[in-house]
Order: sequence, then structure tokens, then C-alpha cells
Amino acid sequence: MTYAAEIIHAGTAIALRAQGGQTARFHAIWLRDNAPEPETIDPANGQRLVTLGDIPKETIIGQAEISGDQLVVTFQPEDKTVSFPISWLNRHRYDLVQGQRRDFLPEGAKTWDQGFAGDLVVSDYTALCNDRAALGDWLAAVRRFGIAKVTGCPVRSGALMELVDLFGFVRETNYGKWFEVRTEVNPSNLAFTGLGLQGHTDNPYRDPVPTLQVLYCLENTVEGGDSVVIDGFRVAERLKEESPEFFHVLTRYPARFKYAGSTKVCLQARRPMIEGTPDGTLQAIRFNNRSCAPLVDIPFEEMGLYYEAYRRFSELVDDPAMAVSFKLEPGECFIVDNTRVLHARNSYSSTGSRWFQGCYADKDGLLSTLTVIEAEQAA
Ligand code: AKG
Repeated sequence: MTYAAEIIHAGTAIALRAQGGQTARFHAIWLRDNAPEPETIDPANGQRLVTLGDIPKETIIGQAEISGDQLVVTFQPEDKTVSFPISWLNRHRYDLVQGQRRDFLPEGAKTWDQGFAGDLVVSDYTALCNDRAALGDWLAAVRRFGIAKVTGCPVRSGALMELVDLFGFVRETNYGKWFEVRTEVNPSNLAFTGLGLQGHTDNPYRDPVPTLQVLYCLENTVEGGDSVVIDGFRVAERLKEESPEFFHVLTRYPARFKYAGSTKVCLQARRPMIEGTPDGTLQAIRFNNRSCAPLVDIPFEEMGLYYEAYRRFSELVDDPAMAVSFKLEPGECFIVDNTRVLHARNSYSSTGSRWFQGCYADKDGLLSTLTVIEAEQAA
């Protein structure tokens, strides 16, 4: 592809034109701030060595030319010449036409409902330990669908820590590095009973909320106790399709969540049930009937509407058409994106035993590992 560069807007921007293709404009200040040269960006770690205060406010582009596959720019008043690989500029272009802007769903996410049961990615634990490509596929499923299962895991207390080690780091909480999910006398959480649990995201009373949860089965001979998962992003999509008003009221006001179920613990958060980025992409769902505290941040005039929207969201969570269910066997587990996928549990009998362990981790570590694996595979 042949390119031409034209200084525009009195040097405060440049237009990079691809012959027979699109034009992308870049601001002088943006280019200077991102200059890929060793006085600006440390070549060893990619971190920026300057602050905005080091860059003159009146920065303009004095000269620009295409040289091979580089755009060579001289910034004034610094009289600093910097080469930008055109491939890099293309990857980082922000001068997008309408329609290329952000979508409602995060990049790469695909929503699902009941019909997803057959497509749920199930990987073998030994393969995940020994084969980077298999691990990459499994992590990519979590990124795309917010859930993936594993079979063939060690049936040993604490072994879920080794699963998390494959991609990231456990988030330790007041429940410990991991927690036992089985029927307890005087449970500190209703999860530790045989009661059914409505679809929920875990621990919305934390800020930041744990962004991943693993539920790992060690014993399961009870009647019932099936695991159920629901794509909260699909619920949000449906809500928005049915009633933009309901959708917006749940995004517009923070809900309150609280947990003070054991001594010396009082966790509280004030966050919306549906959270989006400022440019309108879904970011997080927080939904948990057990730990929703009195809602006090919604104006009187809007509270009625808010409760109607909250009720409809809850009905959609309970709609069997949205749910995928399975019964975990010992040595099986699943991981969910806890900012997206709700999990539920059917009630179970008091005969037989059901012993799960659960833990939290975070998506940043998982996505980092996935990006590294993808780069290894592309190399
Ligand atoms: C939780 O620990 O967050 C649960 O929802 C328990 C799920 C289960 O027992 O299957």
C-alpha cells in the first residue's frame, strides 16, 4: 500500500492517506505523546519516560514525509524527528467513521442462551497443563463466552489453586484463598447450605469485584445440586431490546451491596447492576439477591421504574430459555467471568454428599496469559 502524509490544521494534526483507501488523521500531541523512540518510551519495558508536562503545549508538526514503511515527523518547537511505523499507526488509528465505533458487546464477546449447552468449551486438565495451544483455546473461550469447563482435574482438596496457577493469580478474600461450598451448620453464607440459589454474580459487595470465579467439584452424590449458568450480557441485551428505559435505569443509578455475615467483616459497594463504559460498551453485571442492600441512590421519582426494571432483569435471569445446566462430577470444574456470567445452583437433598471448593481470580492475569500465548502462536 502506498501512503501520503499531509499536515493539516496548522500543524496540529496530520492526515495519513492510503492510496485508494482510507484517510486516518492523527493529532500532533497524540503522536508526540506516543513517539516510539527511547527518550519517550523505554524500549525495554514499553513504559513512558515523560509526562505531558515535558511535552510543549504548543506542539505542532513542522515537517512530515513517508519513508519506506515509516511516517517521519518533525515536532516543533522541540525540533524532534520521530519515525512511526505505518503498521503501528494503522493498528492504533482512532479516526474512525461512524459504524466502526465501539459495539454494545466487548470486542470478541459472543452472547449465548440455552442453545449454547452443546458449544460449552470443555477441556481436559492434563491437556491444559501440557499444551499451550489447549490452554490458549480454553482461555479464549472464557474471553468469548465468559465460561469454560474442565474435566479430569485432580480430586484433591486445594487442587483448584493449581488450575488458577495455569493462567494467573488467586484473589484471596475474607473467605480465604479458597472456600468450601458444602452444607454447614450456622452457615456464614447461604451458598454453604443445600438451598437453591438464584443466578447471581459473586461478591458484588466488593469493589473491585473478583472478576473470575472457579467452582470445583470434589464430591457430588446428592439428588439435585445441578449447576446453572446464565449469560448476564445476553440478559442485558434482552432487557435493552425489550425496554431501553429499563436498561438505562439500571445503568444510570448505583445499587448497593453489602455482606456482614461473619464477625469482623463488613463489605459494601455502591455500583450499578449493569455497568457500561463511557462509550456504551457493556462492562459488568452485578446481580445478587442475597447481598443487595437497601437501594438509596435512586431518586424517589425513579424508584418505581427502577424496581420494575430490576424485577424484569430478575425474571430474565430465571427464564429457563437463558440457562445452561449441568451436574459437575468429582474432578470437574468451571470458571466464569464474574462480571458477566451468573451462576445458580438447584437445591439438593440432605442424603449423599456434595463438596465443592471455590476461589476467585482476576481477568487481567487470564487475558495477559492468553495474549502471550497468542503472540507465541503467531510468531
Ligand atoms: C457460590 O459459592 O458462589 C455458589 O453460588 C455456590 C454454587 C454451588 O454450590 O454450586
